[in-house]
Amino acid sequence: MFDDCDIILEVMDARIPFPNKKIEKLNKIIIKVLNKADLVEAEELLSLYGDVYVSSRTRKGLRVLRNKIKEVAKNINKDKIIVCVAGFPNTGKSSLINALRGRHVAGTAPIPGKTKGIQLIKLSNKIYLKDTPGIFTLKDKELLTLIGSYSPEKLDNPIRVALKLIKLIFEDLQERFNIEAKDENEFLEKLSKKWRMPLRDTAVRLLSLWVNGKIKVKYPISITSSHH
Ligand SMILES: Nc1nc2c(ncn2[C@@H]2O[C@H](COP(=O)(O)OP(=O)(O)OP(=O)(O)O)[C@@H](O)[C@H]2O)c(=O)[nH]1
Ligand SMILES: [Mg+2]
Repeated sequence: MFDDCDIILEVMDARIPFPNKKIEKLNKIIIKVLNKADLVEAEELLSLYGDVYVSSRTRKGLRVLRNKIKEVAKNINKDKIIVCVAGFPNTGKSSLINALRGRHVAGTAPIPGKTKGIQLIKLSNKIYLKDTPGIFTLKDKELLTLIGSYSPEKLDNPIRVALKLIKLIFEDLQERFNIEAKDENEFLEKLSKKWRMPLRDTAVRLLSLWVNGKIKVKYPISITSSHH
């Protein structure tokens, strides 16, 4: 799937930038793109985590990204340059292609795993974009959920994962739901009272809001596998 890629756009969720080791091992020229920057307040901090930050939704940063692609492509001596858009599921790869292309050419969905096949889309005379399915490299579904790339309904223990998320974005969540709590356990309990739902359903709903991009953060979250 990646053999013919000259450049890879590694797409990450700007709220929680998590690089994909498998992509980085391909030994290709990589441009790290933090998408969904509209969900991060302190967007200037995003330059610490990637080469370009963009929002496929508000179209912010697209010109910078286009120029970056052209600049990198200039040094590649080929008539046809293939730029592959890759990354964990649901990071907005297809949305980014549509935004770059300026119209809806790639299928998108709020559900991780939307893109199954491969599409080649013309960006300029020389440059082609290739959409790829989200590649799963993580066996760890809990971590995958935290980075927004797994459907929470499928988790065995959504409560445990919700507690981890609450711990990671405690301030943001307290503000967002107008709940004050001493810790993540108390927060989830109070949220479950507020929503009048059992704890497990509350956990799934909260995680779904996160995965579906309905929760913003002030600062991008640094996370490593060991964090977990
Ligand atoms: N807020 C926000 N949401 C976005 C942005 N880009 C994509 N999304 C949303 O993220 C979800 C996933 O977008 P897709 O483009 O389907 O993501 P993908 O990486 O192609 O997903 P798979 O093909 O499933 O791997 C959709 O609900 C999009 O509307 C963005 O810049 N900002
Ligand atoms: Mg897709």
